[in-house]
Amino acid sequence: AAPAEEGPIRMRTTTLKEVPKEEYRSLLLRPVLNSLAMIDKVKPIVERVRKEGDAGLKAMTKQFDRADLSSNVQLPPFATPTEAELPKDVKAAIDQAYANVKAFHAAQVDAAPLRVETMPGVVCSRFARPIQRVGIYVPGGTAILPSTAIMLGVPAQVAGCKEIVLATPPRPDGSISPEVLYVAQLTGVTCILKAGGAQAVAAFAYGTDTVPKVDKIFGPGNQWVTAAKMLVQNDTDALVSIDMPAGPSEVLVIADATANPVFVAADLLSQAEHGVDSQVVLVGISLTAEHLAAIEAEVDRQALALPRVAIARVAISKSLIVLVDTLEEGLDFSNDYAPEHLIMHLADAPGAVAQVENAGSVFVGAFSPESCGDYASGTNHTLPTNGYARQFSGVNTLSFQKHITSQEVTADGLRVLGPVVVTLAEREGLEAHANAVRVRLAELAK
Ligand code: HSO
Ligand code: ZN
Repeated sequence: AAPAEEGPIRMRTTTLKEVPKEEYRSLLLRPVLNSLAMIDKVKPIVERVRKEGDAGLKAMTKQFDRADLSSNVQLPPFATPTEAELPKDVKAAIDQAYANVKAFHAAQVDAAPLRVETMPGVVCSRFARPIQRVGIYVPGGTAILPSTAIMLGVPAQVAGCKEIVLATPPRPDGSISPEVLYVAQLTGVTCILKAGGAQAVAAFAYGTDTVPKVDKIFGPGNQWVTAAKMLVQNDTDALVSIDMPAGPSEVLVIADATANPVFVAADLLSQAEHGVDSQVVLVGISLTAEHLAAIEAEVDRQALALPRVAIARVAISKSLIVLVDTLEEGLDFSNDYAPEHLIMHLADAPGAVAQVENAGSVFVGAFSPESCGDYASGTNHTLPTNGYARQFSGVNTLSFQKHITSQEVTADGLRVLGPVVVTLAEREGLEAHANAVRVRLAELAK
């Protein structure tokens, strides 16, 4: 049974200045996932797909998804869903989300080469190329996530990836959701892989007779997917990379005296309903006892009205309210926590953005709920969790491109640069390196 099935749905409250120094770090921790144990569990699955290819994929899709498919692969053209399958309003909403995400991600394409003349006659440049073959994973599970198909399909499309393979677990009747199918059509997906979990990741990494091998794997997923991504990225035979380390989704809401308790509670719960392992943090800046009580009452009231109340209850029971005195203390805490999503309910939210050092994506002001970024504002919702916002960016168009550098040295350029290189090569004891310059300088001296 889920813990605390009755009683008020409440968060734990901590006053930051009363927290002993040695305990501060524990406020920043997310529950540790035992990833090594998971790696051992996914290994046989990954190995099976690698050895048996399509046959292994088919068998495991029957075993895990209860779908008996003649083929795990579906190729374009994808049939446009009927209105019965995809109501007009849903289709229009997908179209708007697609347009917004495309506008923001198309603007990120690195199209213009960078060119710097470091010395006269020595020109260095850098230009981008799409990663040719990408795999995007769209989870099934407790919610269907066509939004994730948009968030990964659009940057792949605008970056110009040649092969876009979309994997998603099929339903028992062998179909995939019409929403995901429609997004696949919009974003130019070149192959749909009807498979989930570690077996889908393995097919991405190694390819099969029918599934194209990819160069980079993107997308969120459960522990099986996450562990499989980690496993294949370390296999030099697979020669595949991944977007980023994944963990349970999280939000940090920072609220001051101007915050609307109804909005704050709604934002906390939109994260809490994702899963029992969702991380939810509220940082309150000199809130009165009444204000805090109003937020807490709203969390309880709104949670009880949710279809996913059981999930939200567990997530909220593990969540934390941190009380601080000043905006600066609140932002310091947020920067130390490095949340995936940072929502600002502040008197001057736009003014506070300059002080954000670590966060996946920021939601500025009372009318910018995380839900907008999750679905349709234009920003990506595949973001770093577990504190990785300290060093990782969320998925963006550049995640689907790589950069190539080049240099072009003229004869005059080599006359000035060459002696520098010869000196350094001699210092490293690499005569052949020095010679590659010397033979040219000798030729030029003739
Ligand atoms: N908040 C999730 C994304 C999502 N929300 C998809 C709704 N659907 C992780 O950023
Ligand atoms: Zn969400």
